[in-house]
Amino acid sequence: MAARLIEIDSELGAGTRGASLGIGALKVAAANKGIKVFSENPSMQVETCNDLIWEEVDTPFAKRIEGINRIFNRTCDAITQVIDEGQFPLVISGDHSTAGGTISGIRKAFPEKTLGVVWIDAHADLHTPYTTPSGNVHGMPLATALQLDNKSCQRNEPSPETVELWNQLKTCGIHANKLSPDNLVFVAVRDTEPEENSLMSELNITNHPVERVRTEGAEAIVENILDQLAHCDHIYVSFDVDSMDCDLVSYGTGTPVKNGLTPQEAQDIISGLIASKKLVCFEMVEINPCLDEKINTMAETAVDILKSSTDQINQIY
Ligand SMILES: [Mn+2]
Repeated sequence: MAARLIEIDSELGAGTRGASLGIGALKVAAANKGIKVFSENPSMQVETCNDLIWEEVDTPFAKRIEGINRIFNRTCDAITQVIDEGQFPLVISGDHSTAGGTISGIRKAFPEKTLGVVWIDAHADLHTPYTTPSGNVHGMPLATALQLDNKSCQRNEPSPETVELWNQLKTCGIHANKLSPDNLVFVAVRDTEPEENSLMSELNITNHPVERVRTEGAEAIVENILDQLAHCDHIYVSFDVDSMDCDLVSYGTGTPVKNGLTPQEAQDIISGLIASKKLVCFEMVEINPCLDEKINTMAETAVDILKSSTDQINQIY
């Protein structure tokens, strides 16, 4: 099965502008390094609606949620199309909100299969319009997939319009359950709010913190993840580049966080998961070259991971 790149230059879910330029930054990095991942693999573009950034925000607890809804549906359709055509979806997206559409598409393509999700990220992305401190939807994609409101930690009063659009995000692609908390594994999550901590402990969601990756090694972590997800038919890996250490790599991402993974640790975990032969989709998000204090270092680091992951997927699947 050949990998097909799905490029989504999404911007609307982030709080800082520039995530939509992440794909361009990856292409520049690839060209400068002589990496042919973009010329050797077929690709498709999901149409976005970034012009909405110029409009007034009228849903402060889920900013631009109407446009994000459209992109959710288009992402969902792109994923199902690629899977139906017998290709392996490899998503490169701007802000992480689109991952809710990715999960919707995988579930729509395989409604009978059990999906495991490995979320490699500094953040838990479990907020909802009821709990968000920022209103940025890139902090909410996993709550859409888990179909949670988290009203027991409610701090906001979202408008009826927001609630309606939020409910549409939760049911995008498939009305049935999309993801069970037991089948979700975090890696490197280290910057969470109390509302998210409460969900993580209530739902007993596993996180493999950076220190554990470092002391036990990537191989042991992968083994542990695959053990937990042994009953899952498929695994989807979503790799937010902010999982990596911003001081070591670069600040070229929407919400950089210190004390993260090294690029090698991230690469080793991703590679071990691909080797399981259970992967159904790989995704890379949140490169923001406008915030990169070392010119294009985040994209230059990420493109190496993209290249080796794509090659490995093309070999194994
Ligand atoms: Mn994220």
